[in-house]
Amino acid sequence: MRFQLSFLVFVGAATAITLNDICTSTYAQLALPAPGFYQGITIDSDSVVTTLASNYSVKDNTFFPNAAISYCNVTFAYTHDGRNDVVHVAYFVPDPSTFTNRFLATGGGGLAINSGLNTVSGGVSIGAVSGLTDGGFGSFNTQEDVHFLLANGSVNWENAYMFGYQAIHEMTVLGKEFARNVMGMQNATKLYAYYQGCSEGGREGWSQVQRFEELDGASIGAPAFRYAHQQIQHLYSNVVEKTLDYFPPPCELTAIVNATIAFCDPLDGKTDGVVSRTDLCKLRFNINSTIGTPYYCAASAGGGGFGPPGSGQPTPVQNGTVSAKAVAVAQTIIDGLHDLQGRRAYVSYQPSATFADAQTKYNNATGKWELSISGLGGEFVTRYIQLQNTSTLASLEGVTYDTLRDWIYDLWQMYEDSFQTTWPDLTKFQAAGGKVLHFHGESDNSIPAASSARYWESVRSVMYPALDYNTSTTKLQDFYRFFLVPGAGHCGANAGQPNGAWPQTSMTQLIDWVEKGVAPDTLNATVALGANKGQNQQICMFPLRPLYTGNGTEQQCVYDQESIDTWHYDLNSWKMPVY
Ligand SMILES: *[C@@H]1O[C@H](CO)[C@@H](O)[C@H](O)[C@H]1NC(C)=O
Ligand SMILES: *[C@@H]1O[C@H](CO)[C@@H](O)[C@H](O)[C@H]1NC(C)=O
Ligand SMILES: *[C@@H]1O[C@H](CO)[C@@H](O)[C@H](O)[C@H]1NC(C)=O
Ligand SMILES: *[C@@H]1O[C@H](CO)[C@@H](O)[C@H](O)[C@H]1NC(C)=O
Ligand SMILES: *[C@@H]1O[C@H](CO)[C@@H](O)[C@H](O)[C@H]1NC(C)=O
Ligand SMILES: *[C@@H]1O[C@H](CO)[C@@H](O)[C@H](O)[C@H]1NC(C)=O
Ligand SMILES: *[C@@H]1O[C@H](CO)[C@@H](O)[C@H](O)[C@H]1NC(C)=O
Ligand SMILES: *[C@@H]1O[C@H](CO)[C@@H](O)[C@H](O)[C@H]1NC(C)=O
Ligand SMILES: *[C@@H]1O[C@H](CO)[C@@H](O)[C@H](O)[C@H]1NC(C)=O
Ligand SMILES: *[C@@H]1O[C@H](CO)[C@@H](O)[C@H](O)[C@H]1NC(C)=O
Ligand SMILES: *[C@@H]1O[C@H](CO)[C@@H](O)[C@H](O)[C@H]1NC(C)=O
Ligand SMILES: *[C@@H]1O[C@H](CO)[C@@H](O)[C@H](O)[C@H]1NC(C)=O
Ligand SMILES: [Ca+2]
Repeated sequence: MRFQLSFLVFVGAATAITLNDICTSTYAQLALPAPGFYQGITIDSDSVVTTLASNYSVKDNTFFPNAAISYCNVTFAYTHDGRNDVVHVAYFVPDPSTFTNRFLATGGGGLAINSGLNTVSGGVSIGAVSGLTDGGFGSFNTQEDVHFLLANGSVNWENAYMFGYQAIHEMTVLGKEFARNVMGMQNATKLYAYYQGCSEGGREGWSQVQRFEELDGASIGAPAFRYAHQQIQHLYSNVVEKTLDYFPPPCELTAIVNATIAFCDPLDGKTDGVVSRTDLCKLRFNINSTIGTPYYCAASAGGGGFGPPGSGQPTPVQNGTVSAKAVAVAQTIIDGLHDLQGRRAYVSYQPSATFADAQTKYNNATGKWELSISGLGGEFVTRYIQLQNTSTLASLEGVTYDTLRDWIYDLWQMYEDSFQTTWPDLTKFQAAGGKVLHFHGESDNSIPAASSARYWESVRSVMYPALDYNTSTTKLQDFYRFFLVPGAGHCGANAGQPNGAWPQTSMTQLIDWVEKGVAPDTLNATVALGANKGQNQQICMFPLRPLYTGNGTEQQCVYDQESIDTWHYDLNSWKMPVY
């Protein structure tokens, strides 16, 4: 088999192999990793399917600039020996003339382990063979939760570990070998391996960096990695509303967000509608000042609240003034989960983020706004803790702040070695020469930006306990750089602060770091929305923070201890360390 492939490659080399040559099941079969290449895995060579796509447009992609690409989608199945399961992987092979000796592993979002064509197409645009996996969950479109239970009370642990870290690892190791073979690379030629993912995909990226040394570089956005804390905190806003017995109309919370942005925007020295310093906002803004602010939102046939128009249920006209009760709800949410003894259990969203988890629903019969339990949080209680086959949590009856803390503890213990992904010692990855670019939208409304800042600090303090803050920070930045992205939302630009830029070319900068030794001191970012679309901005590297002088014309990245301190929290509700 290997001989035949070399033969094909050799013959091809004389005449230059084309994507068409590669995109046949015969050729792809010859490029499969050899039997025994990965202990415990047997590839079904009859399962190979190839599909050619020409002139596909990568357009308005969050992580890659526009490009027209051609690729061959090669899929195959493998099984874990002795288990009789079936896992599918797909590798998107670029035209050999554009191949840059790169492999890109990709992840998913929410409860999906892949992002379809979205990220792999960007990978092809940088000349990488790009891989995704179905995790063994049934199909490329099957989410992880669907087969998480074998029956009520009975966890499908293989799925848990596959989702946790194993499936992406296998896809990466097999994919690197497949890429070498399919491109006929010489043994001595270096194949650079990268990862790109955000949110759950960000967690998956960290799962690889924390456990393996397969990647040369990872570009990771807003990771959902402190899994138990992260998923249960989606219910916190609802429990605040229930505890304070106030269910604000969405428009009232939007008015609070707008007033917050209006006050905090200039604190960074540039009045551009972007809160580039949510830390200063935390220190200087008194949300009580919004009480009495008038608000008005027109009736909507659907989409009232925070989603795009048409996404929600019909909402009536909302016209009023911001109430003290709404402000109490907003302030308590921003303060973050504390137990009933007042000890802090988790962090929360930065001021200026929308209150997405606090979304209420309108009851047309009573004319009142009511509790709407976050679907993001509920499933983690019912399916993942109670092991019941349902994605909805029917009620928050009897649920207190202590209940939330206890749910976090349960989820944390149950999935400490599968989903909880905050191992802070990256020594092995560092020693292997790996590099990480980690970034997080500062106004993220789904995963708190402070969650990422906490992990960066955990890695710093665990890896360099004997060094002072600045020295350890410099050491850490040799291989791990963290950036808060002003104004950005969850894994992308934010319509509420459209003049904020998004680091769409982070993969290019990562490649320059890995392949040319050019480490980015600022993240290159581009405005993706609004009148300034296309404008370039540079994002400061944490712990430095942006500050504008010259009436907003000159950006500096400053060291501000008071601001840095706002990103660090004592989670004293826990006896265990929370990395
Ligand atoms: C590729 O697509 C673009 C626009 O989608 C089109 O303008 C161009 O002619 C196409 N090129 C080929 C070779 O089909
Ligand atoms: C790749 O090909 C497989 C097999 O034909 C197909 O199921 C899958 O949808 C394709 N993936 C994408 C992202 O086009
Ligand atoms: C869980 O419920 C879904 C329908 O909601 C059903 O299709 C599936 O078979 C059930 N799974 C188990 C393990 O009971
Ligand atoms: C490349 O490496 C493989 C596996 O180690 C070996 O079998 C093969 O002979 C090598 N090929 C060359 C040309 O060195
Ligand atoms: C909030 O500000 C946006 C502009 O960013 C505006 O479209 C919206 O109407 C405002 N909403 C409220 C309730 O003030
Ligand atoms: C805001 O108002 C509440 C209720 O009157 C009060 O308890 C709280 O101390 C005020 N907060 C600030 C920062 O003034
Ligand atoms: C409430 O019900 C009335 C009568 O059925 C209907 O006309 C109206 O559109 C509904 N409003 C909302 C916000 O659902
Ligand atoms: C909102 O309600 C107030 C008082 O009822 C009224 O004066 C005002 O015109 C309303 N605003 C809009 C835009 O309908
Ligand atoms: C499993 O749990 C779900 C959700 O509670 C329930 O609807 C279903 O009836 C249960 N199935 C069995 C077989 O008990
Ligand atoms: C740490 O470095 C910053 C500049 O990046 C400097 O302003 C600060 O004084 C330094 N702190 C100490 C303790 O040296
Ligand atoms: C930086 O972003 C700008 C657009 O804002 C783009 O033109 C440029 O190519 C990017 N630089 C890199 C290194 O990708
Ligand atoms: C400062 O910048 C703002 C907006 O860019 C502009 O409207 C204002 O005139 C400037 N002020 C001065 C003193 O230049
Ligand atoms: Ca600003």
